[in-house]
Amino acid sequence: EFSWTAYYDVDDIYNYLQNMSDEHPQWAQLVVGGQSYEGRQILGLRINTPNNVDKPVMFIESGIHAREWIAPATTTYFINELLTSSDPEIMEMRDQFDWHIFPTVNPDGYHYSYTRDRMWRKTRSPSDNGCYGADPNRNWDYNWLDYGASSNPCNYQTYGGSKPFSEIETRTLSEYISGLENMLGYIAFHADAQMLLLPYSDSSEHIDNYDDLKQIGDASLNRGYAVNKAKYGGPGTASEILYKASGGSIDWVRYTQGTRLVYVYELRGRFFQWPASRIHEQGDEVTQMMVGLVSEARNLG
Ligand code: 0X9
Ligand code: ZN
Repeated sequence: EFSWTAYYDVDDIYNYLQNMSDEHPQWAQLVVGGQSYEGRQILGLRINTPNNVDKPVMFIESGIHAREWIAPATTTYFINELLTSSDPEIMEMRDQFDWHIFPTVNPDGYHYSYTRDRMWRKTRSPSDNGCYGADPNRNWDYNWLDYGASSNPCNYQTYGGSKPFSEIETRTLSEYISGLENMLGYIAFHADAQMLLLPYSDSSEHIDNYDDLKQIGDASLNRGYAVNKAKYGGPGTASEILYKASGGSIDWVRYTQGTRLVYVYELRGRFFQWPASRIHEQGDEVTQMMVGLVSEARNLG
């Protein structure tokens, strides 16, 4: 039985998605966002009201870094809230969007972290010199390798890959994203800096709707704070308040898709550890942060 008091391997997460789509067939549809090097799928749920009227897309990318386990756990928690909560604000949030939610966009890396090397971050594609994986958040085709990324395949953290979109995970996911019409929001969940970040990740220049993103982000963090009194840094431009790094998903999405609401939530933890007994706490906090985000975005119009 799936719960939020333990961390699960990717097969169990995918079984959970399958079960939710079986239990809520009019609301939730299993979708394939892409493929992995080892032949897994990037599975997600599309959640939409049964009549399926055209609504803006809200996209959630989670688990791009393998060791950040709290991200997939929080994402399935959030899916559960969207599909089962009777809280009017959560139901309203559910009904407002065409949700595309992917809890583990780096399934090979996650499985490797789960079974072999807890601190694994990258994908699992082999390179010529015997090292494995690229950082999937340095591999997107925007300013690739300019800042904060390594060109050495043996770099454990930030190898950007042999070329932009060298990794099948980022390449196929980017194709899925390009195929979506009307994407209003793109949210990425990471750990563990406990911060809310805005594009761009490699330039401290403020983007054109920075003031709106800041106001919406503040509303989101305030809603989250009310749950557990946990203070998050930001909202602020990623390159300014965290560090400069190119080839991340949010920069590519913002630049090539023109998506208006783009954020990275760096969730809680220390050295990527967060006790399973406290997944609920993080899950409720993020659910309220999302309520805060969508209601402030609606107020702003
Ligand atoms: O480095 C990253 O990709 C993200 N931080 S993490 O510790 N989860 O790896 C930050 C992504 C936002 N971009 C930048 N600050 N460059
Ligand atoms: Zn990360």
